[in-house]
Amino acid sequence: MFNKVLIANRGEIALRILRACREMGITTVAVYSKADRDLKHVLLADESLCIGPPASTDSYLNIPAIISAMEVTDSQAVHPGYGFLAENANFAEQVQKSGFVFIGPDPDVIRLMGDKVSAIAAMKKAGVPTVPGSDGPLPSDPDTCLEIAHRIGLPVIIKAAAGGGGRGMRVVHSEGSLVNSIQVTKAEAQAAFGDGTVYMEKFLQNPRHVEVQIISDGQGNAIHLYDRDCSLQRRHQKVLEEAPAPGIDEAARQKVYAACTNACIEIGYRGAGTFEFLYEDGHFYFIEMNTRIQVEHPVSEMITGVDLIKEQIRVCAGEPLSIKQEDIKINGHAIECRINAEDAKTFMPSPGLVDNFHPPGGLGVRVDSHLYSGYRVPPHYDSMIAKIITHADTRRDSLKRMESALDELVITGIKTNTDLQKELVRDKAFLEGGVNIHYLEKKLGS
Ligand code: MV4
Repeated sequence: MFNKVLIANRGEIALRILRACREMGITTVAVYSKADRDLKHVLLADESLCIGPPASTDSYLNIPAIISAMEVTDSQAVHPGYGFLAENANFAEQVQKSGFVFIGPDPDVIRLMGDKVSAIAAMKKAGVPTVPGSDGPLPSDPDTCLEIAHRIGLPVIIKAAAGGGGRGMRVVHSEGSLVNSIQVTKAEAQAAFGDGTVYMEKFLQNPRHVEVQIISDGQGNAIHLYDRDCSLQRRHQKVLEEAPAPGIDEAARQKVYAACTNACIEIGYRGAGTFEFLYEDGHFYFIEMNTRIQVEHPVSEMITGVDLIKEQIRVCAGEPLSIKQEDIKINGHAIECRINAEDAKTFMPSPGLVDNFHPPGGLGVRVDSHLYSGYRVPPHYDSMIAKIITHADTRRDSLKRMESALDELVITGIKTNTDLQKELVRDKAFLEGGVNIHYLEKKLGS
């Protein structure tokens, strides 16, 4: 096992990683920007180093600065958390070439999944169900594109191979607009990602976003930790997540779990990962794989009892998986509400001084947050400041527990989306379970 791990992230996830390291007896190194001297994990870490000015590009995305920090602190491994460098294959490669361990899959695997065309091809080959589509990059010949669209059937969606997470896509409803839409999406992709490769899929009109959590040791062992429903989102930002996804066809679900773990073994996956699916009319359709730990990982932890961060560190230190599939049973239901420092009406970030922070507590209530009374939320980063996670035997009880937890939560001095969350956990359609990806935006009228 590692003696010392550097945490290349900030906020709640840095604190989450620090806690896992502490429990494992691993010395922690925090790296932080000039705007982040007062972060909770920076104050708690065994060693802390400032790596640059507030702008992410100069600090949390500064690869040479982070590798230098690993060298001067004699760290053995780096945990990238989520966002920033977590899915940057070049970073993972440079970490390895410098003689350190990247806590995540191999750079080649990150690259394979980073290119959505190659990711879909690899998954399809491994038996994971995919969306009917072009099965490869769209050719430059317009007639061939029209033929592909005919075969798939309108509406279709054009997506950038280098995109993902909602960036670089365009829906096509009519034959007449296809060629132009491809052109525009290509040009945007070239400008945004330096890669104009695009592909085509059948556009699913009212799907849910259901994802499967996996962990694999790269030594032939892979397990799934069931699924999560992340359909409540606004502008591709998830707002509330739950595990397991309610009302899923049980046979389809078991089949997709088997396909995911099989695919992990096939591609030599190491670490925690997520298979993202669209779920419509009882069928799963793979869209992307995330090669990082995700924000919403706690809901899977709560229903399985598995510490995903510890397991991630173990398998990336070369240990085999410590758990077997048959030992992981679903226990109850978990909900996560993301608390953001933002204006309730405009959704604009609302950084500033937190006068008072009183987190909720009690049985089945987990708060993953770096906040404390007197902490100043800097304006330079993501506005998520806390995750409230509740766990209970049933979905209804977990939601009731969340109602109570949100009512207990006090954050003064800054604006937050707590009222929206309170409304959501009392929303009639949401309480029924299984709303689709458009539900929240429609509710908000945006
Ligand atoms: C789709 C789709 C419908 N059909 N692909 C958006 C984020 C990116 N991960 C993929 N996305 C979508 N891909 C097909 N073939 C609808 C979306 C989509 C979406 C997906 C998940 C969660 C929220 C979403 C919001 C709008 C569109």
